[in-house]
Amino acid sequence: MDLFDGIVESEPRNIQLAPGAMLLSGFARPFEVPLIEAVHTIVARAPFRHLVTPGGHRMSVAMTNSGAVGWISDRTGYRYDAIDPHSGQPWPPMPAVFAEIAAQAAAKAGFADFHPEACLINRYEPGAKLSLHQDKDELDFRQPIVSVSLGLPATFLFGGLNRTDRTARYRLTHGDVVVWGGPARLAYHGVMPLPDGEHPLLGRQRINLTFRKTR
Ligand code: MD3
Ligand code: FE
Repeated sequence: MDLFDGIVESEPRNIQLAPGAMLLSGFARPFEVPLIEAVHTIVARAPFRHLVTPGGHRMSVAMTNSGAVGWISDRTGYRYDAIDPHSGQPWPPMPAVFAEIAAQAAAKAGFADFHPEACLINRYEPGAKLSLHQDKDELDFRQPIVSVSLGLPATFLFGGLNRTDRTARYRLTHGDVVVWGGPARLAYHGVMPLPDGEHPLLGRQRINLTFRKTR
């Protein structure tokens, strides 16, 4: 029996949360500093903002994007757009470290050649939540979505193909990457209100990156 058996807890693990949903725990941790630096660079040009839903509600999660297109919402609906409505300029380009981590994670989960053109960046401050929803503004649902969690831990809700299907809860922590494809791609999901806390690198917030092949 090795002295370190049961002691080394930081070993990355791949766990199937549900058919098509693969958790690569801690996969992004080795890249935490370049990832966070890249977020700061993006936010300097395209600041976090609270979008309004078509129903007129201000989202508690603040959002921005990088890449050729970005996800936006306003009173007229949800869509991907090449122009940031805040600046009237294109979104900041997708950083190389973003594209690389998304492609590597997708490949590990069985999706070769994943080249997303959008990265939606969500910022949760204590109390912010994301109600149960489906991601269906993309054109090709055979393409997965890759998510990267940074900062404070959150409880993620994962349901079924109908809004009323029962939901499972998973804790997503700093550095976790999840690949959502196949039968999980159109599942309802959301995030519980963020508990307060202090993260060594990000302070009182959680940042989530979602990589999307939109067209
Ligand atoms: C399951 N973001 O941006 S990431 C979103 O933590 C979104 O900010 C959450 O839901 C967040 O749309 C959850 C995990 C996630 C992302 C996309 C999915 C799970 C998914 C798409 C289909 C199924
Ligand atoms: Fe979503």
